[in-house]
Amino acid sequence: TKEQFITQFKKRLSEKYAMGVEDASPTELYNTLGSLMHSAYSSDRHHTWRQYLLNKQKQAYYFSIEFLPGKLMASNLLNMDWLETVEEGLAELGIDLADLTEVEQDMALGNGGLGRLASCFMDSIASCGLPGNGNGIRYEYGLFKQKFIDGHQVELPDDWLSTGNVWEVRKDSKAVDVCFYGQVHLEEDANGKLKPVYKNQQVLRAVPYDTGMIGYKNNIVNNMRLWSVEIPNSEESKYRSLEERRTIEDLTAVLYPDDSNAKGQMTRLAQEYFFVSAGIQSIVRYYHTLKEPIHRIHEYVAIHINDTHPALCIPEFMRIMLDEEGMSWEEAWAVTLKVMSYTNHTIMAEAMEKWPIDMLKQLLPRIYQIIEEIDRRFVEETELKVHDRSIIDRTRIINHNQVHMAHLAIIGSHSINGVAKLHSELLKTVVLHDFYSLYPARFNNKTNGIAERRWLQLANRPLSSVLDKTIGTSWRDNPEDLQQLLNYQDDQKVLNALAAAKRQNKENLAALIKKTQDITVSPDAIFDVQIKRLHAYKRQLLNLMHIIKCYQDIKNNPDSEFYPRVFIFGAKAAPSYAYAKTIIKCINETANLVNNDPDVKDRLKIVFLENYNVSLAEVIIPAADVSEQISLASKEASGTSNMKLMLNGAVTIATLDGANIEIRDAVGEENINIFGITEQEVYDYYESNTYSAVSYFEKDPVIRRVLEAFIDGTIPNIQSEGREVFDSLIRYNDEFFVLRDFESYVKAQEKITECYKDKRKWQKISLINIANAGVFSADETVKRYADDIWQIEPVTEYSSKKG
Ligand code: 8GP
Repeated sequence: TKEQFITQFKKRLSEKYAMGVEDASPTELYNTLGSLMHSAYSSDRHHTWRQYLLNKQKQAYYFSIEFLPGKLMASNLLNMDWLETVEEGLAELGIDLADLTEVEQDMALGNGGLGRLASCFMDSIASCGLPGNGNGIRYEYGLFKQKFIDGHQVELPDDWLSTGNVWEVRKDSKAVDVCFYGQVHLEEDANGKLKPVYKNQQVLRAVPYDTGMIGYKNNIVNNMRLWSVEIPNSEESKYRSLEERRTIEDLTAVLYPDDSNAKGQMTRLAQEYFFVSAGIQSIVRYYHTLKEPIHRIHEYVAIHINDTHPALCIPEFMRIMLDEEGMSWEEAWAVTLKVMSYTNHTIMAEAMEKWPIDMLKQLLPRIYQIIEEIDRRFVEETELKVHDRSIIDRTRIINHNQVHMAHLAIIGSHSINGVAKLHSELLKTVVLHDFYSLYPARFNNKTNGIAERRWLQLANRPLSSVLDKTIGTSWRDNPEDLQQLLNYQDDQKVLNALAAAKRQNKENLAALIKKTQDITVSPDAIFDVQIKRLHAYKRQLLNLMHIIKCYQDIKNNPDSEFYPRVFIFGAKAAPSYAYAKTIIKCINETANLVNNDPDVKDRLKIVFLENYNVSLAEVIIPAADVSEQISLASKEASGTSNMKLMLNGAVTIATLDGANIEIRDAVGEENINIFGITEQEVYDYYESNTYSAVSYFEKDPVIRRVLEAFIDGTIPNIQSEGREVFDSLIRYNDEFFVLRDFESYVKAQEKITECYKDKRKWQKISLINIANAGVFSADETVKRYADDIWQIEPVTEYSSKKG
């Protein structure tokens, strides 16, 4: 109760800091609340773990090099069912919970979509009572903090642990050794079995930090285990200089911020093996406590490889089965295949990881031997199956002096999934077609989902309260119940209430924009939002070109009618991705020009919010009117901001790409604005080689006028950047068909403006979007993973299916 909470809170504060509420800083209050919550859910956590153990429940382990949970306090309070009590209790003490959550640093151990998905899954897995755990790296520095200096992106370190982390628990007793380098050869042991003998290995200590993943009001607390590197006591004498020690500690120091091409080389590869080996060792150690025979491990353990970064799970698991458990190759391979599954998150060729053979051999000699043997057997087996030998060259793991991680992941997994229908189809028919012809049954689709509790209940309180009043509260447990809102699509009172909630969120965002960027925007304007990593295929440039067109229209005809719009961007560019940084500079300079031009009369505003992250998304998304999902068809595997924005009542403008297709299917053609060429047309262009960007420049005066603004000084301070953009489109033939889609994009935008003017119509479309967003709950997605891929079942307290 509230009273109990107040008593406990004061007591904890006094024990921890020897002070009363009046004297405590927000940080001290935050830490007190965090520690109180932590002790409260720890018993559930212990209980959950005991239940899994006693029931010998099969568990899934989600291996991901990225997790992007954002802040945890509010969502933990919600899931613990403490939120209201704590808010009221704190209010009674004169404390605003929002001030405490301000103190928390975003846990940003990921770059973007893939990492955020992993965290949405962690929430949903626990909330569905499923036995599933995360396994990753505890980076000392998270994703860089973005600042703009003279319109350029500058990266600052994200020292997120500097203020401590109330959620994690260091588990020294669960630490394991991970070995690198050295030499290895095989020797027969007393039983005539070949065993590896190692020389000169580097031994490092992997120490786990566990964070409870709290299920929604179900007393389940799963675990996200993140590994940190240390020098083992036994090795201390080897690393005397500060520099030598630093080289070791660097292993888990930074998240590689480059998700467009695998770089950082040796350290990155070492990171991959480090968390994979530590994770698998700890799983196998746990498995032994069940006292079941090792060849049945697949009945108790499922390991998921989230993109290729953890693909070394396959040879590492083989290593343990062969070298430590004494299995034959055939037995080991049979269980490995049953245990492993893999998700692909992108078809962009540059993101397909490949490692030079020499590097792998040097860093991980035994693992390399195992990969070689997997490859050899794959070739041998495939030769018997296919007539066309070229397929082997295209699919084998080791080729052209490189190890192909996706090939390894596919060959060693029983399930391979894409993340939206179109993406999964493209994997089968184009990108992984050869593999599909070899293993058709392994391929499946699992359309992404989002943690709707975070993105609606927590991020959008005004809308949540309208929903409660209109359709009751069941949607909070059961997002599909949002459908009931459809009964109110012609109810003016409900439409007004929804509009009022949106208005409140827009005012909130406008205040943030004023505070952080000192730009005044009017909540009466259309808030048009594009938030995602900056990448050429996502086509922020198309958005910018449309903005420039609007600006030029106003300049040419200052007194014409123009419905006010605020274009809002949030995007980080990989530090080494020069073209993406060029686009950022161009957007920022256009913003400078447009926002300060008196002719514009505030009808057009451009806001590029710095340092886009989960917390910022929680403010932007509820305030959005328009959701920009404008990637070139075929290139965005799924997208998840599209789902979050729809859930919050934004109307989507989209190409037929990724999960936009499923969104269209959910809301109907008339409630989404589709434009642009289809994936089929894109592939037809590739095939016929007939795309000519310059012809659009020549024949379309609007395109010509817009592009000239990049190079004729209209937009100041972008001499080199403007030229670079111009050349990318005209000289290098516009890789992502921006000019091809420009006209239809402009038309779709005009339609949006017209529709927005009809308030009632707009509000109805917005309602239909909210009502149909329940299908994108990650709860549903993880249940499909659980049933089809991992074969895990929800906890039922006393079940004992294994006898
Ligand atoms: C992203 C996809 O781009 C996005 O469409 C999808 O919604 C998301 O994954 C979750 O499935 N992909 C990545 O973040 C990604 O590939 N990251 C880099 C490691 C390559």
